[in-house]
Amino acid sequence: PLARSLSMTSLNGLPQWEDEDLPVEDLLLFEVSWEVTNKVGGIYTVIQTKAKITADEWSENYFLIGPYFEHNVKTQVEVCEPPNPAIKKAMDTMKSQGCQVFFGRWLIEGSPYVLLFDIGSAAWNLDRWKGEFWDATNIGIPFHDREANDAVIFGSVTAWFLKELSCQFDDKPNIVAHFHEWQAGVGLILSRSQKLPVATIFTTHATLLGRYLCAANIDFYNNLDQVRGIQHRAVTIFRTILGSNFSDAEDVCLCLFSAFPDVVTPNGLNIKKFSAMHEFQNLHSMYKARIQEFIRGHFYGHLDFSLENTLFFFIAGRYEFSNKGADMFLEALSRLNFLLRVHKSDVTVVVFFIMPAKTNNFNVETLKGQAVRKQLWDTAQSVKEKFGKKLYNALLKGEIPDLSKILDRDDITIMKRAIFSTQRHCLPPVTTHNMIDDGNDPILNTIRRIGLFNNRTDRVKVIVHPEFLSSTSPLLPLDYEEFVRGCHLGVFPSYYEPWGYTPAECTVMGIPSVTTNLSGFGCFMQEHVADPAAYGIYIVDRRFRSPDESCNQLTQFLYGFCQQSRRQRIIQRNRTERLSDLLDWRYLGRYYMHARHLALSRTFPDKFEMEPCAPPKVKSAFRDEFICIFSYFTERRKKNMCV
Ligand code: G6P
Ligand code: 1S3
Repeated sequence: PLARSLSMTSLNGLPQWEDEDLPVEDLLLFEVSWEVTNKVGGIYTVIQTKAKITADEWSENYFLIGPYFEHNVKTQVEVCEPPNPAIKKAMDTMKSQGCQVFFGRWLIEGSPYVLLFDIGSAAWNLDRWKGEFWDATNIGIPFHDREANDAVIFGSVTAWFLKELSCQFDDKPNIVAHFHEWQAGVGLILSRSQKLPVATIFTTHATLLGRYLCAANIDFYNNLDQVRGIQHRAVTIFRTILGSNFSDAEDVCLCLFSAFPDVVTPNGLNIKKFSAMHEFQNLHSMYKARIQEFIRGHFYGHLDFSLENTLFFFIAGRYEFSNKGADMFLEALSRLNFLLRVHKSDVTVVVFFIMPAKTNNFNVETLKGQAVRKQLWDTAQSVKEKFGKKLYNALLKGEIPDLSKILDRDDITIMKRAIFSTQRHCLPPVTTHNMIDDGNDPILNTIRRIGLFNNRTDRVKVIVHPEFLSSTSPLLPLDYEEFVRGCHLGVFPSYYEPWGYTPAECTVMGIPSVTTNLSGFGCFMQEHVADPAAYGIYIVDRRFRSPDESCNQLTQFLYGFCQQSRRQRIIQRNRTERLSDLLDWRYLGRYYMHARHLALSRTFPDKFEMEPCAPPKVKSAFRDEFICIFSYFTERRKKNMCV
C-alpha cells in the first residue's frame, strides 16, 4: 500500500511531512488548465512555476493539458511525438475524428510534456456536447457565451481523451487528473458522469461570483445574502467548480457542503538562490538606476526633486480596479501627498500603476520626454569629449588648463539650446499611453478627482503604464522582474484576492510589499510570521475595518515607509528576502502531493490507502469565501428560494 503518513509537527506553523515519495511508475498525472502555455493571469504562474517540482517527481509520467493557440505553440513549445504509446493511440483516435491535438515539451523549467487541443477543430461538436453536459448537470450554456462555449469544448475533448486513454488499460497505470478553475471543470464533470476510472482533483483559484460581487462594491464578506441578479451565473459557476452530477438547485447547497476544500494549496514560486548573499541588493541598485533614468526623461523640465530621495512604489496586475485595491491605493496616495507636504518631507514618491488596459500605444508627450533626455545625454557626451581632449592635450604639455576657458562659445551654445529644449508648458503626463477609453477609465478618473496631476508641489507623483512591461519597450526597457527589483515597495491592497502572486513575487526578490487580510497571501503570512511588518510585509486590515479606517492604515504604512532611512530600508529588504523559503514550491508542493494521495485513496481505496490524519490547514481568504457562499446558499435553501 502507498500509505503515506503525515506528521502534524510544524515548520514555521506549516505541517511537516515525512520525506517519503509516492512511487509513480504505475501512475499517470494530467494537469488540465486553460492557462497551460497560455498566459491569462495568475494560474499560468502557478502551473509554470510548479512544473519543475512536479516534473522532478513524476518525470515522464507528467502531462499538462491545455488549449492550442498557434502563437503560443510557436513561441513556447517544442513539438514532438508522444513517447507513451497509449497516449499516442488516444491522440490518433481523436485526430481520425477531426479533433486536432498537439503534443510537445513546454520550454519552461522542468520541460513538462503538454497536450494541446485545438478548440476550433472540435467546435462542430458543440451542440452535442452541450446536450451531454445538460444531461449530466442540467446546466444550460447560453448560445452567445463564447467563454462558456470554449469551456464546454475544452472539457469535452479532455474527457474524451481520458476515456480513450483509460480504456486501453485494465488495471494499471492509474490516472490522476487535476483540473484547474472552472474553464477546465467541464472535463471533470464529464469524467465523473461517465464514470471514468480516474482520480480527480479540482482546484479553484477564484470565483466569478467573488469577482463580480466585489467589483460591484458590495460588502461581499458581510452581506452575501443581500445579493440579487446573478444567480444563474452563480449556479453555473458552482456546479462547474464542484464538478459533480447534480440535478437540482437544492443539491448545489449539499454539493457546496461536500465540496468544502479538502486541501488548501498555497501558491509557491521557484526560488532562485544567489551564491552571494547580497546579490539581490546589488540588483535593486542596478535596476533602480534604470528606473531613475526613465524618470529623468518623464519629468524633464520638472526635475526639481532629488532622485536620491525618491522612492518607487507600484501596483501591478489584472485591471480590476476595486478588487485589486487600486481605488484604496489612490485614496491613500492622496492622503500621503498631504502628509508629506505638511511635514515638509524631502522624500518624493513616484508611483507606477502597471495594469493593462486598451490603448493606442504610447503618447507623444511621454516619448518626447525620453527623446529630450537622450538629447541632453548626447549633448553632455559631446561636450565631455571635447573637454576631455583639451584637458588631455594640456596635460601632455605639462599644464593645468584654464578651466574657465576650456568650454568655448559653441559648447555653451549647444548646452543652452539643449536646456531650452527641456522647457515644457504642460505637467509631466500621468499616463504613458493614449487610453482608448480615457474618459471612463477608473484610475484616470480617480486621479482627476483627487487632483494628483504631477504638480511641482506634489510629493507623490503618478505614472499609469497601462501595458505589461517588456525589456524591448522604447520607454522603460525592463521586464517585470527587473522593474520589481528596482522599486522600493509593491502595494497590493486587494479586496478580492484568493491568493495574490504580486506580493509573493516581491518577497522572493527581497522587496517589501503591502497586502491585506482579504488576500490568501496576506492570511498566510499573518499565520506564519510573527511580526510581518518587520519583515516588510504590511498587512492592511480590510476585513474588520471600515474602508476609511483601512485607507488610513494603508496611509500610515506608506508614510512610515517614507520615513525610513536608507540603512533601515536595506535591513528591511534583507529580512524580507529571508521569507522566501516559506514560499518555495519545494516546500509548498507538498500540499499538491497530499491532494493527489487523497484523490487516489478515495478513488481506488483497495489500491491506495492513506493514514488517517487531520488535513493540513492553511489559513486562506478563500476558505472564508467558501463559508460565506455556502451560508448564502444554505439560507436560500432554507427559505425555499430558487437559486
Ligand atoms: C542596495 C545597494 C546599496 C544601495 C542601496 C540603496 O542595498 O547594495 O549600495 O545604497 O541598495 O537602497 P535604497 O533603498 O535607497 O534604494
Ligand atoms: C487568480 O488569478 P487572479 O489574479 O485573477 O489565481 C491566482 C493563482 O492562484 C491567484 O493568485 C489570484 O489571487 C487569483 O486572482
